[in-house]
Amino acid sequence: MEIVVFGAGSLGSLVGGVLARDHEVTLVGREAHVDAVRERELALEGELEAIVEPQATTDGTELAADLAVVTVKSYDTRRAAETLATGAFDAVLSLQNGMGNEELLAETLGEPVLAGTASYGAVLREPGIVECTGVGEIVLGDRRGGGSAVADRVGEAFRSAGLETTVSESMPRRLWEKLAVNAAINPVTALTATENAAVLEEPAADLARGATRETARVARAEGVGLSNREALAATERVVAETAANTSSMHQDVLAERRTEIDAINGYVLERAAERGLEAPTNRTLASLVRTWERGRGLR
Ligand code: KPL
Repeated sequence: MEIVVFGAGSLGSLVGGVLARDHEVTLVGREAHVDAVRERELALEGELEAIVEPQATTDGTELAADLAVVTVKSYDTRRAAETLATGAFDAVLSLQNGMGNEELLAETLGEPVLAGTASYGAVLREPGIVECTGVGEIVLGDRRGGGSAVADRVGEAFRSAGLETTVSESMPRRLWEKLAVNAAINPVTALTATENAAVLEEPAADLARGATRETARVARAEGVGLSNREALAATERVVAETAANTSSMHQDVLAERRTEIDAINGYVLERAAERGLEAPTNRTLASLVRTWERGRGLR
């Protein structure tokens, strides 16, 4: 399969690197990383080790492939869609944090746009080197739920390259479950400068569980069948799988970059307000991260 990975940061480089073992992959990323991949190769380290040679470019315009995998930050989705629209793709898969990304992509690019979640831990150690800090799972499928022949083909392509992949017929629920996990792990690790393992240890555990429970409650109000128990089990599972990982929001804070707080806890708050629900833990976490961003002129 010919695959473009749009947004070769930590997760995009890991996923693109593994896919390059079995497919023709082009990574679209930042200059220093692209130069390193072109001059040498891409090294996968940690729990997944490989040296691979994907194509790499900083220019995402006029590309064509069977599949575009979008891994940019949620606040860059619209720009990514506009750039990808100059090219031609048979299908698009969003592997991003936060909610609403698939709708934005479909508005500009048309269907099929698949939804996906990834719980792999990944850290871009330096240009050309990405470390896998936790083997998680990729779950993908039709963004509205139900079976999809395109999702089956993409799932098979991911598995053949060695990515743990499940094709799901209930992506709306999976996306809410992932949101409940990220609402706990990401702000707590970013605000306390800890790795994922700390999230379920005292004294952070109360906060993390609170954020997960509140998110599951909002999901149910939105008609998604996600119990508190299931959401908490998902957070526990992902924390265990990615215990040593520096979460993406913690990486953003370390690099003094804007975070995805609006698309994660901010999204929970928006949906909660529309349903007349309170989400005090999400509110506190979002306010603290937004205060940090404002203090650095990032919002
Ligand atoms: O999605 C992640 C992230 O860091 O954004 C997890 C799965 C929590 C891994 O850290």
